[in-house]
Amino acid sequence: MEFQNIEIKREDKVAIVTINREKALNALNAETIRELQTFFENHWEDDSIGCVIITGAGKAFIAGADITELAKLDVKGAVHTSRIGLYLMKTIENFPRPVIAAVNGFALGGGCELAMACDIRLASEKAKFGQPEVNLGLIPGYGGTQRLARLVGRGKAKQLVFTGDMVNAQEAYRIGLVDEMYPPEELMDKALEMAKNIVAKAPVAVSVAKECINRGLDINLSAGCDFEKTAFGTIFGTADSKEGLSAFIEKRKADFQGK
Ligand code: DAK
Repeated sequence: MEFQNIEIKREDKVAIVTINREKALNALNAETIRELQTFFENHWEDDSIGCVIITGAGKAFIAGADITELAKLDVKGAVHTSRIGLYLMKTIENFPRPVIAAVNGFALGGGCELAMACDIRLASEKAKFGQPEVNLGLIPGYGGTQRLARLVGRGKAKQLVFTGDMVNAQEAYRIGLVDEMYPPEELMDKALEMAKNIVAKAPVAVSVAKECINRGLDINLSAGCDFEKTAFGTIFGTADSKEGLSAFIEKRKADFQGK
């Protein structure tokens, strides 16, 4: 499928999705949201993709929702925008394989929210993060108030949301918004290295582990452990778990088939 605002590149089992609307610092307009949604839906069952990396072209990751488009919305349009944006964030969060955000520059508003919907956030030392919606008389609309507080705690989340201030990558790393930080020229190599490390592992185990962690964050510890117990049983029945255990005992590299 032809996309106008995103580019897809494949490196073996890794898909690299680059948001490419440099003239608007990769701001999320409705068309870009639709294209991202289409990409994830088209590849939901595609086991040839073991990990996705999302990054941005130029100096921004995503500078937020497209403000020129937002300014034209009526209330009905705002509700629609909220629905498609929230749905995309959920789609990324629930995508059955890991999604890594390689944050190369500005990740503001909806851009920070999209990064937070990803499983792991890697950042260039030049990246900047923020939820500047209050500067526009708005609040975060793509899950930012919820995911930010879960990642960095309620005090830091409130500080960022109430002030609208940006933080640099070092501060984002310090508060746990970012998982790893690299010099700009190393970011994509490091992201790819991590993605390749992940796709070398048993795919079903990785996918189910993602589901367990996500589910556990929405429920209490005891219910989360029960969920893990059931998932563990399912995984134990896979051919890959037998292969992984045998390979260890036979001192050879496991040959996982994704079954
Ligand atoms: N939307 C549209 N265009 C944008 C943009 C954005 N978010 N951010 C930047 N641009 C455009 C600029 O207008 C400029 O266009 P030209 O003037 O060249 O035509 C071009 O990108 C380059 O930007 P700058 O010249 O400003 O570049 P600088 O390096 O000087 O500054 C900056 C970079 C990132 C600090 C600055 O561009 C900036 O502050 N941008 C806006 C950041 C921002 O406030 N983003 C929006 C956050 S609010 C909702 C759901 C969700 C949301 C809203 C509603 N509903 C449910 C309805 C989410 C809201 C947000 O994301």
